[in-house]
Amino acid sequence: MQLTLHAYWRSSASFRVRIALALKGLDYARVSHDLRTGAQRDPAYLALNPLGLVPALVVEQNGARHVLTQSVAILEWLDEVVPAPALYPADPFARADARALVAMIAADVQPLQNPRVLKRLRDEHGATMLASDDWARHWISLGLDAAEVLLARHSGRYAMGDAPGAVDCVLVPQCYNAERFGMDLARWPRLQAVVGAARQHPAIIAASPENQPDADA
Ligand SMILES: N[C@@H](CCC(=O)N[C@@H](CS)C(=O)NCC(=O)O)C(=O)O
Repeated sequence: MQLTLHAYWRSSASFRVRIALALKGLDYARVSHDLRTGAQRDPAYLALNPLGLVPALVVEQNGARHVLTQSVAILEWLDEVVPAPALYPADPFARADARALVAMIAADVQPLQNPRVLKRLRDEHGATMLASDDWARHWISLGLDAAEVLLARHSGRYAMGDAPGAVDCVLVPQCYNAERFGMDLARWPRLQAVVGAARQHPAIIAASPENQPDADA
């Protein structure tokens, strides 16, 4: 199986998939799309992901080529084809809680602070940079407040116990974004502890934005 990840070093959704690939111990080729120049909307990339968002994972296997999009769908696919180490808990209730945390960040928080949303607020609705950053911080705050409560149910060293999994794959990148917007994780002690531990895990270090070949800042 050959994997090619279309991504951008600073993209939190790309970061999620890099963490999962690293946790599974999978090698992959990389294609970088610079979000600052709008490369995610180039026709060649739109042929892979018509929504014009990174990441996309191209899988070549037995002469067939599959293009996977949506980071959480990619995490789930990876867990199905490479079951160990598992990204989701086995217990159905813990698994439902893990999915809820993943959905909360991936569906209810990150989309509201995505560059294209902030840009539209500024370009079409008169928001200043200060206002669009404040908007992003507002939605991130609400999400991380809720994550802090939900983490109390299962967290150990990591978000769902003593091994990193899908929840860490989304929380670590979301906290990276929060810090980019100047937010202090000390407001959420449990979250800060599990993200602090995750940041020391070799797979997460390898997947971190600053350690990517396309990182330029
Ligand atoms: N739900 C998508 C979100 C992907 C996404 O929002 N990607 C961002 C980077 S983290 C992006 O490509 N943004 C480009 C833009 O805003 O124009 C996923 O999980 O894959």
